[in-house]
Amino acid sequence: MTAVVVADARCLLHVPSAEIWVGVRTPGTEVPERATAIEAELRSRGHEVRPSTAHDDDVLLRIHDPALVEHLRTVHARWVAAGFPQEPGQDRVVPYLMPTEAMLDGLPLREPTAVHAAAGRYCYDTMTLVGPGTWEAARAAVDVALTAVDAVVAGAPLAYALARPPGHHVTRSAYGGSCYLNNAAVAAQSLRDAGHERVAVVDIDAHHGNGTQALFYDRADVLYCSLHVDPGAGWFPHYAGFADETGRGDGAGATLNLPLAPGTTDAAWLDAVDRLAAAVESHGATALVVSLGVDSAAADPESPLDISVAGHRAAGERLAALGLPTVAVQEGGYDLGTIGVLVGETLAGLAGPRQG
Ligand code: SP5
Ligand code: ZN
Repeated sequence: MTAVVVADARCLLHVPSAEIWVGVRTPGTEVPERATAIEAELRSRGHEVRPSTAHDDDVLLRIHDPALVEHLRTVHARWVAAGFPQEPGQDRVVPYLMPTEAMLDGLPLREPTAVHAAAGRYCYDTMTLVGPGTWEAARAAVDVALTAVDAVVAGAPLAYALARPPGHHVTRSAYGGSCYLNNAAVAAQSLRDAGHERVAVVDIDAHHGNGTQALFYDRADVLYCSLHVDPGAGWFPHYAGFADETGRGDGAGATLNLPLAPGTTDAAWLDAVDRLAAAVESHGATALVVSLGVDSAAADPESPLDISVAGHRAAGERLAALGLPTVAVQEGGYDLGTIGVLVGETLAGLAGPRQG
């Protein structure tokens, strides 16, 4: 059995150009070459790559605040129209002020008049810039994820969405962490809509998927579980991903976080994968979404976890043992030299013990 692989050239149109980190312009990490490298490796392994098909905004607008979607669709044109590329010479949308809860202190969160204020209304960091192709790429990534869901709903045991930009840091109304629209959350909701009463999202990206967690935090029908570098050890997203976050209300018990110490290697990481798999089983999920970030790899510049290529394959195998129809959605992974092999091996593991 091999995975159905879905990709879309429009995903290359987002070019971050930079990340503003601690006020300093640094090179963008979430570059189009990531997707190019993954696709080349998967083709060299004999995977056929399917184009995405167009999907309407129905699921997207149930996952995200329509105002966030409209903001992303229009903000770059508004930024250009306001003259920012000329003065002060910034061609990407970057916030300079974010309306935090503490700043508002109970006042309503308004839609600001100035586009440079609106830049911080829906974005919570300074590293996730919007350029001319960002909307088209982010929306294409949603189509890629939904096309992968279609394949699984039609009977494929495993489909992989080569989605870019990634998505797991996007909440209902706020984007950040190099993410704009939550592709994996849209996939999970679409599987629910297709009749899976219980769906599980297993997030193996090195960072906690604060967006996906938040989107399903109050819901019992979608389990969110993640292993990631401990935010309490000083790592992004800093404010979420702690072990005591277990869900709320109807969703109580339907969130599981396994924070790991910087420097964690295969054995402890795979033990955590086993615990996530056990949670998926007790949840009674009939379909699985894997938020497939490969930035836990030892060579990755964005995380201090030290997981091998073989470890990634083993993680895929352990999740495959659940025997669930699976949609794997690309998240992070920033080492261009190894990203293709890491994804290829994880997919090989996910495809492993199944019967085609
Ligand atoms: C999808 C995903 O993996 N997003 C993770 C984004 C985490 N970014 C945190 C960046 C922290 C500062 N990195 C320094 C390098 C600046 N270019
Ligand atoms: Zn990550």
